[in-house]
Amino acid sequence: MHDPDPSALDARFGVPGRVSFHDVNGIAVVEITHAAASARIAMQGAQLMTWAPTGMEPVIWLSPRARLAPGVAIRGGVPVCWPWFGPHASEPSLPSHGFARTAPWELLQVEPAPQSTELLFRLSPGDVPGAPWPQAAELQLRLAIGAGLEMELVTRNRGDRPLTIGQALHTYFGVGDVRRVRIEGLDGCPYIDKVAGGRRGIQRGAVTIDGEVDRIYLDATADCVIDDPVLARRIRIAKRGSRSTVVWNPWADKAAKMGDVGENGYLHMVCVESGNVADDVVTVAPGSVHRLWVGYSVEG
Ligand code: TA6
Repeated sequence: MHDPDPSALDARFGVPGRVSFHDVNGIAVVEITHAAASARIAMQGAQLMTWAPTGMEPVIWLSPRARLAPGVAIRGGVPVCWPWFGPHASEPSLPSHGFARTAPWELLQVEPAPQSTELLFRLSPGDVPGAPWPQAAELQLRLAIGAGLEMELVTRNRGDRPLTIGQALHTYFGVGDVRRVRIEGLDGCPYIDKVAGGRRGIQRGAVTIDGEVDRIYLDATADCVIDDPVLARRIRIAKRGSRSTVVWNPWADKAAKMGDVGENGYLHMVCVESGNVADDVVTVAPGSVHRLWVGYSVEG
């Protein structure tokens, strides 16, 4: 079912006390409540906006100035970047990070399982008229929301030619003070430094942030951990089907220019994005699928 009014979604998929649907500025938002966690998902872009295990500060951060309006990218949560990452390779007029994140996804299933609530969304060529679809492709996103969070982005090539895509789950994590966090798991990985005009380097030790950071780590397949001494927690980021990890914080000046990060918002978020970008873009053979999976959990 596509994004009709929330009451129709509620009638079809609502689960009293677990899953409900609401209108927020013309965007249908799914509200998930569970003993172990709460979450909100915008139907637009099938974009998880917030996830907070019970008793914790939100692990997935949503800007206090996020704009919810049809066709407007939502600042925070987990934007789905597909079928390209960053600016389009040849058409600067096309939206940054592709068109999936502002498209009207279809909700296929809701499963209120005991330990988590599972949802399945789909995006098909007919859903985004005029978008430069990479031939006959279909996208699905499965989420499992509980004390942990799992997401799987599945690209299906329904065409007769190989399909090359760039993609990422562009996840905004909530932190106590970004100047105090350490991001482990990227030691020794080559990276492209977008702040330094694309200069390439090799990561030495943990990633720390004391200014604008915008790096694409390549051949990065290990778990990452965000060590947050202020909130006294470690967020583990496991992944499969992803060779790139992007680390981004806009810092003060760029955040101020963006206008939807909020007062000092940049101090309370860091993006650690799992995907396949730049040298790591993937080619999906005709008739086959590519699966990008992430698992987020909180330790300590
Ligand atoms: O993932 C980092 C990045 O590519 C940055 O360069 C910055 O553009 C960020 O994504 C946010 O992009 P957006 O289009 O959501 O403003």
